[in-house]
Amino acid sequence: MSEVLKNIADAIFEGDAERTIELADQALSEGVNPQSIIDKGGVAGLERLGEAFDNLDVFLSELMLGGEAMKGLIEKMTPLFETEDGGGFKGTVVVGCARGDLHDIGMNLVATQLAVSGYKIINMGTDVAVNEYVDKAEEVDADIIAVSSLLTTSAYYQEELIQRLEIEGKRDRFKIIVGGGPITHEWTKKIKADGYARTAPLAVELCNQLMKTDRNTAKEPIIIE
Ligand code: B12
Repeated sequence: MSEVLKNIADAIFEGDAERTIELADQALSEGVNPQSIIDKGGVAGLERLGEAFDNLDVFLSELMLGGEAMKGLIEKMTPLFETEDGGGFKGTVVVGCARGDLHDIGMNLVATQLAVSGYKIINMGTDVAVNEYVDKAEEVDADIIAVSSLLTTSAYYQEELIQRLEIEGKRDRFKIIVGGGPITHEWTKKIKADGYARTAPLAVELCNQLMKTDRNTAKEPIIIE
């Protein structure tokens, strides 16, 4: 990995927002693309922070600083993503973090990538209740509902959303995609979601594939890892 990306990861790990932006400017001037700055710099730093938190080497305050530094980095990179041209939207996606989940960094990355790839995005933010997804999806006639979960406990609400749609006879109206740290292939299949993607760029590929798929004939979820 290039030196500057390693330094960005360090700055995120240390929660140093100012240095993160300085280094991002340096990386851009060296010709590094915004996606690599986010993935190989920012996300790499946050992953290390998560491990350190797991091992009790850092505490919640450090996690928060790292999260804030990452948000600043994403804000800086977002206008630099190339927007896909083309008439009209490819589809409408309601995006949000599952009930009880405040981890919105990854969810916002997914929302941004989908938006620059030509999707109309309704971003519901964090801690979104099951009925809020359903009401909004109906209101905007969404094609896809995307639910992000970084907590094992909030992932449960992905399942509840699907069950709720089934009970109300609305399951075939929307495609449900899931993602986030604890989400696996097995979980996606178990809860009968329509798809899972590991990263934000892969979420775009997933939505592109799902937009060509008929829910009634698709028996297996689409998994993009
Ligand atoms: C930053 C952070 C925080 C910040 C969040 C700030 C924010 N605004 O988001 C703060 C400090 C608030 C926080 C709080 C907590 N956190 Co925290 N946090 C993290 C950390 C370090 C990074 C998360 C992150 O942003 N990663 C970077 C992004 C880009 O990655 P991502 O979210 O996975 O998203 C990518 C993909 O998953 C995918 N994706 C994401 N969503 C979706 C959705 C769809 C549909 C698709 C297709 C794809 C997709 O695309 C994204 C981009 O490529 C993780 C550790 C880790 N390695 O994940 C812990 C972590 C998630 N947190 C954890 C915990 C325990 C907590 C707390 C409970 C701590 C506490 N004791 O209070 C609280 C809970 C708060 C709450 N109610 O949500 C645990 C969760 C354990 C678990 N499995 O349940 C982790 C794993 C840390 C650990 N190793 O223990 N946290």
